[in-house]
This record gives sequence, C-alpha cells and structure tokens, in this order.
Amino acid sequence: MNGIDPGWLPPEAFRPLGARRVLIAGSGPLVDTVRREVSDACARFGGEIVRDGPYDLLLRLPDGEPVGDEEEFTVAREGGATTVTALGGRGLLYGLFQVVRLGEEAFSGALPREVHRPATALRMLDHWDNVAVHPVMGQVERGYAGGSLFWRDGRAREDFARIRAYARLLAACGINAVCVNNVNVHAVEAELLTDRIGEVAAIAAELRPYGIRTHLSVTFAAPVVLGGLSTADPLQEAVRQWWARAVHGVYEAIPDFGGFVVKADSEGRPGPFTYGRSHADGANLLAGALAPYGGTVHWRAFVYDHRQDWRDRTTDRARAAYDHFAPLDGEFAGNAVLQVKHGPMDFQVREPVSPVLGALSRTRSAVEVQATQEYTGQQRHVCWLGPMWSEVLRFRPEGGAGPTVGESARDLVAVSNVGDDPFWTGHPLAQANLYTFGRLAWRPDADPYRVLDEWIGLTFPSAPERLADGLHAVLDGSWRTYEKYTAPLGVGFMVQPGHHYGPSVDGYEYSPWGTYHFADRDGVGVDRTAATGTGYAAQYAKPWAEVYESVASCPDELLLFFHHVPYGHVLRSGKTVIQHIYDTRFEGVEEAEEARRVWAGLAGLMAPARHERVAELFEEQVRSAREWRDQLNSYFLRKSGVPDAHGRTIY
Ligand code: GCV
Repeated sequence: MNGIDPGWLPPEAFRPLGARRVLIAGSGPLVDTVRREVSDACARFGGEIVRDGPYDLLLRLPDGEPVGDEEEFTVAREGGATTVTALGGRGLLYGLFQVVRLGEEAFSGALPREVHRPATALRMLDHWDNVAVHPVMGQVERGYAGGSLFWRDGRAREDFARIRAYARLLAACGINAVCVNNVNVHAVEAELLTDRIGEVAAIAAELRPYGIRTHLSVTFAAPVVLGGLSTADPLQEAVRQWWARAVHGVYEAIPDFGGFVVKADSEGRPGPFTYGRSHADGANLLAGALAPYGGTVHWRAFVYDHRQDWRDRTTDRARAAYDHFAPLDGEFAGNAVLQVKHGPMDFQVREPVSPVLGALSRTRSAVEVQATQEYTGQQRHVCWLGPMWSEVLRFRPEGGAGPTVGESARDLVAVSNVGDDPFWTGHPLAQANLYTFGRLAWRPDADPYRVLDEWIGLTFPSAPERLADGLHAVLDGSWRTYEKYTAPLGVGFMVQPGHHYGPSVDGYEYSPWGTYHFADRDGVGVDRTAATGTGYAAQYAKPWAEVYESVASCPDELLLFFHHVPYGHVLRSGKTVIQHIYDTRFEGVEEAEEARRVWAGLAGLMAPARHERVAELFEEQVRSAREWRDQLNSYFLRKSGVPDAHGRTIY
C-alpha cells in the first residue's frame, strides 16, 4: 500500500483506541475483522486485547444469539469503561469506527448511552467502471480519479490489498454495498453475469470482510447476447427461465450477492420497450429471479428520449422519469427498487428535487446522487456536495409535515468518485464527498457541516485549529461558489458537449439531448409551467406545484429552470436577472481565488504531497472559473445588450 493515501483512516486516528485494554466478545467473520483492526492499532500504540479482567473498551455481541448482518449498535461509557454493544457483525464494526471517530472523547468523562441505527437499508456506491477500456469513455465512464480499482485492460485487477483497503474506508463511513461495473453494460462487461462471474466473486471476497455486499450491473438483453435466445421479452417463459438459471449461477459463486443494477431503455441501452412491455414488467422479471436468494434489483428511472428534436418545444426531458414511472407506482415487486436521480435532469449544479421521489408511495425507492462530479468540476475543482445532498434529503415532496426524501427512501446510492489514483478520488478534497455521502446515507438528516468536522477530525487527527478552519473555509461554500461562476439560476447544461468540462453556453442548445436554455435577446430560461409551458411544474404535489408555477413564488435559484423571464426581471435580491448573472460570475471567481489563497496558507500543516496536489488543482480551478465568467458574461452581454451596472470588463 506504499504511496496510497490513507484517506480518513490514517494510523494516527487509531491512537486513542490503540492505547487501551480492549475486550472483544463474540465471533464471526466481521468480529474477526474487528479483532484485526484492534490488534493492529494496539501493536502500534501500546494497548492490548484482553480476554477478561479490567478493560477500557468492551466490544460485544449479545451472548448466545445468532449473529447476522444487523447494523445497529449502542455506545455508552459507564464506570470508567466504554461499551459498544451490537446486534450483529456489521454493527460491531460500525461501533468500532464510531469509537475511532470519537477519539479520546470515547474514553474520558461520561458518554450517555447512544443508539446508532442506519435510516436506510442499503448505502451503495455505483462504479461506472468498464472492464475493457471503452473507446470513448475509457476505463471509468465519467471517472476523474485514474483507472478502475477493480478492472484493468479487460480483466479483474489483482490488486486485492487495494480493494480491501477501499472496503475498509467505505465501512468506516457506513457504506454497505458496491456495484462493481458500469450501468452502461457493453459486450465484454455483459459476460460478468455468467462466464466471468468468478472475477466478480474474487472482488466480493475482498469487500465482504468489511460488511460490503457486491452488486452487478447487467444488460436487459442478456438472454439474447449471452444466452443465444431470440428475445429478451420479460413475459416469455424461456426468458424467465434463462434469468433464473443465470441468477442461480451467480449465487453459487457469491452466496451473499446483493443484486442487479439496471439501466434500461435509456441512452441506447436495451429494455422492455422493445417488446412493448412496461418497466414494471422488466424490473419484476429480474426481481423474480433474485427473490429466492434475497437479492434486489435496482432499476434506474433515468429514462428519457435522447434523440429529441430541439425545434420541438413540447417535449421536456425533465418530465420524462415521472411520465414513465409515476403511473407504475404499486406495480413493482417488493425486491425491485426504483433508483431515481435526485433531480429530473442529470446531476447539474442546481436542479429541483425529482418529482418522482414524491410519487412512489407504493414502490421502494433509492435516491441516486453523483459523487464523481461530472458536472460539478470533475474533481479538478473543489466542490463539496454535502450541502446540496442534504437539501435534497431534507426536501418534503408533500410540503408541511410530510416525510422528507431521506425518510421515504429505502436506499441511497452515489455514483462513485474513486479510482486507482493514489488519493483515491483524484482531488484529495473530494474524499470529503465520499465520506459525506456515506454518513448522510446512514443519517439523511445529519448536519453536513458536522459530518465535515468528522471527516476533518479523522483525516487530520492532530490538526491545529488553523487547519480545520482553513479546510472549512475552502470546503463549506465550495458548491455555491461553483454554482456562482458556472450556470445561473438553475439553468444548467452550459457545458462543453461530450466530456462536460468547461463552459460552452450553446453547446447543447441545438442538440438532441433535451437540455436547452432558450436564451434570446430578451430573456432566458425554460417555461415549465402548467399554464404556458411544458407542464412539468404540475408533476409536483402542492404546495410545490404552486410554488414553482408562479414567477412570484419560485425560488430565485430555480427561476430559470421553471420560467423564461426577461433579463430585466427583478429577483428577490432586488437585482435584475442580467445583473445577477454578471455579479455572481465575478463573485464566484473571487471566491475561488480566495480559496486558493487560503489553501496556500495551509502549507506545512499536512503531508506535502497532498498540499501540492490541491495547490496545483487550484490553479486549474481558478483558470477555469475565469473562463466560465468571461464566456458567460460575454455571451449574455452580447445577447441582451445590457451593460454591467459596475462597468467591469466583459468581452
Ligand atoms: C453511465 C449521464 C452521463 C452518462 C451516464 C448517464 C447515466 O448522461 O453523462 O455518462 O452513463 O448519465 O446516468 O446513465
């Protein structure tokens, strides 16, 4: 593991635990993992694992009860000893990491009994990793952290120690599932389901000791492309039998296999529409095959027409997922989970919460976010997404006292931002996104800034306050800074087509992808109202349908997502839209420059390699932010003819 960054588990973070007398009561594979962790820490810091007698820390499972995967655990400190009691092996492991998080606090003073229980059943990372290098997308689709951790040049990598270390990091923030291949399943990757399941099993063996289940993306056309059948029609008996056999083979190789992830009828992927069947038919076919083994199918709701005519103002990509899936609520099998991107479009820096998440009272759902930062700086820019994800999870689709998205979702899924980069995430500070995702998935109502405190505390265990303050200064507002210098007021997609990095205001304006801003000389934005627009606003329940329908009540930051307004329209801030566009782009660049300055002042407070990597990336971030500012401002000045009220340089 030489040269690999320890992430949020540097050896030093284990000092308080490793210096103690620790009693471990229980048995099972995950208890063995706990024992190894404690024993390594004690070897380093002078403590010991004791069999009885006085102890500082007791890690225990209930006596004599069968131990399963249960995740709940309790931490308390009474009578001079700290006790972690868990209901299952995973719980004990999570309890151990909670003690690490608490540090010295776990061993001093009183610690009132606290029960920790995850709010979501499954907290999964989807790797968009290809087995073979794809001619356009490379090894990892939208990957900005080097190559795949799992695959290289057509086969499974044998860097098992690295996979094990990854599993350890994930367990320490509560993640319990990983999907090991891209949802765009190409020919080579399709074979993982059958002939090459042994390679998946080898990866699963490294993830398992940290309580992580392995999932696989499969192609809906598998019976045709792998099985030689003439159809993949979900209602054909031969197709059903083919899937049953395939799934049986998977469980023979991986008895605790988690299930499938499926992208169907989306961006050219095969799906049930080919056979005139619904997505419930499709999902239930796979759910039926997985059910006898306790597996789950995560069926993605990212279904839309990517060959739209830009001249056609009636089709609205934002509507698509709801139009396809809301009518199917109640038709999905119990082990079919509808996996919904958090916004209706595609991981833009600002989108409303997907209305699908408010339309599934009888369907299990998973919220999908994107840690890889495809549209939020591609891990070249600092963009900590904790506050954005938290806003999504706290959103109440029915308003008032209705449940939040975080309360209704069964699972939380993130598109992984990890690769074989020595810093795991390409941008060393993007590790904070991964950690925050895991912790928010465990507790969707957690305060993201406190989660960031945890990440800082673990990653930099003996950090002086100055470093913690500096990291907060750089990270806390970084998402809003990114929003300021990129796309204004919820408009989205002003990026370079294809690779999606850097500005191109009209890059997607006359394309088939359904992502338009409709800027002309008078105004900008998409009319998605029920009264005069595409009707998207009416996909929400009240009060949101009304809030978004009216220009007067629509939140500023989403104004151009829902409305086409003149440049002179006055926002709640009292500024016109055009002045807001100019001001926020100038402010965003200044904030990026300021973050770069703060970062420079943190040199000497961390490993030089980490500081240097981020410093280099800040040069690129500031360059890119200036490019965004100048292209956006020049574009809108030229379209509108309205000068900047402050007379700043616009080209
Ligand atoms: C995996 C966007 C990305 C694609 C991705 C797709 C998806 O369109 O640009 O690379 O494909 O989302 O989520 O399926």
